[in-house]
Amino acid sequence: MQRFFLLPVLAGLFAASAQAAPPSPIEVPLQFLRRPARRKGKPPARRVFIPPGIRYLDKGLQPPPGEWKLPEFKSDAPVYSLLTLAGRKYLLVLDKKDEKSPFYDRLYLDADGNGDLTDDPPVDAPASPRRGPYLFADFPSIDLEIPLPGGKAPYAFTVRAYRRPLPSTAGKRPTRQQWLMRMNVYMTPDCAYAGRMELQGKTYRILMADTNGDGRFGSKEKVLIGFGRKRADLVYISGTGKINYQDGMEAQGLLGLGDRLFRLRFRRIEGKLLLDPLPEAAARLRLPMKVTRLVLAPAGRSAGILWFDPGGEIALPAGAYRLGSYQALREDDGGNEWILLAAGAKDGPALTAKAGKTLTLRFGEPFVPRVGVYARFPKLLWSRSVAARLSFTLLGAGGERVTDIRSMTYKKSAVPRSSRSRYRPLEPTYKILELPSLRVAAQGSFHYG
Ligand SMILES: [Ca+2]
Ligand SMILES: [Ca+2]
Repeated sequence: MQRFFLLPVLAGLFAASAQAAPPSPIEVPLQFLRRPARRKGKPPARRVFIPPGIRYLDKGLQPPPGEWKLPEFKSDAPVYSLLTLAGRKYLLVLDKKDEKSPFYDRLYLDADGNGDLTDDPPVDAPASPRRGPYLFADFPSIDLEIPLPGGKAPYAFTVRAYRRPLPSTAGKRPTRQQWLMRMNVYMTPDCAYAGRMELQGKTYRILMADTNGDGRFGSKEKVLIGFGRKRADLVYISGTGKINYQDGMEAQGLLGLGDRLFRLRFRRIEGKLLLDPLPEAAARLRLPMKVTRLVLAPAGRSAGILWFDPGGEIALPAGAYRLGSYQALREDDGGNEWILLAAGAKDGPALTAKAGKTLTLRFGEPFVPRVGVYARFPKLLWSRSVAARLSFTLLGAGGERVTDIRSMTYKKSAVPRSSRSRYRPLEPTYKILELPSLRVAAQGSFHYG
């Protein structure tokens, strides 16, 4: 850990003679973490936090275009998929161990990428494929070495598939294509990279995940505002100890820690993360509410920023930004810690940070409820009943939408809890009044989800 303190000192010594030398990056060694293998009927050997991730795979009944050498399949309808990991495509085929297997329970993966599936050992799923009306295939985890510029990097993932029951086919035998349409094939990453660094007397733990399952860690997808976004990978940071689920935020090109800002470079083959200190940031940004994590999404060409533990004011490079998302923590009167997550609105206020200027980012309190009403009027004009759907959204001062609010401790406090999910606050209620009598026509409460 010593070198984190030494490097800036050395950089300072040389600055006088060679002014053009850029500040030295902070080097954080990262370790490849793999989810421990499941042992039949026993819990895993040790607990390793591997964050969740998923990627749904395309599927077809014909091999994808290309030259393939295929084994003899037992299934009369093997399912072909192409899995892309770090830009490299791997053919994957779901087959059966036995013609009579009720669902796919054998997997072929062209792990060495030579187009030949006969030189790769098949991966077999245990025989417990039915849960209710669904059929499942749950294959054991697979390890790969992914070729990258400069070497090979380890990777581990699990392939799963399930099939929903077919709706009635009116006595006709369903076609293979109909079955395929009822089926999903997906993969979940079983690995991550994690490390620890010291900065200004504080210890930070950092974990890079492959949340979107593309074989890369810290993928920065086009950010992150509102619905319908492509998923970026999450970067998990903790300043207080072990990393867990709530520590993840969307990966960005820049990382803020306390009041310092860095450009991130992940050297996967070397197993290290480089944090280049950014030269004196140009503009200042005031934050009206204390947040633990903040994502500023780039508008235009500036790089997005993931900021961990920013104070009330941060320095940032000139550029155009919008609020991406944030996480705030607050303690109630009983000592329960509440987490609030919010996502910026697509048309939320844009910021243009200019050198020497101080701006205020509008977000947070006061939060206001917005109730949407979708009424469905009856087809018969003389019917008096109207069906209506009500929706409840909590919006912050910048138009951002609260996406989660929860507390995982249950000490007695003045905050009433939901009876359905006890880690959430009590659901809001509504009353619909008739005009002009103000008689209550309907009342009830909203539910989460
Ligand atoms: Ca092969
Ligand atoms: Ca990724």
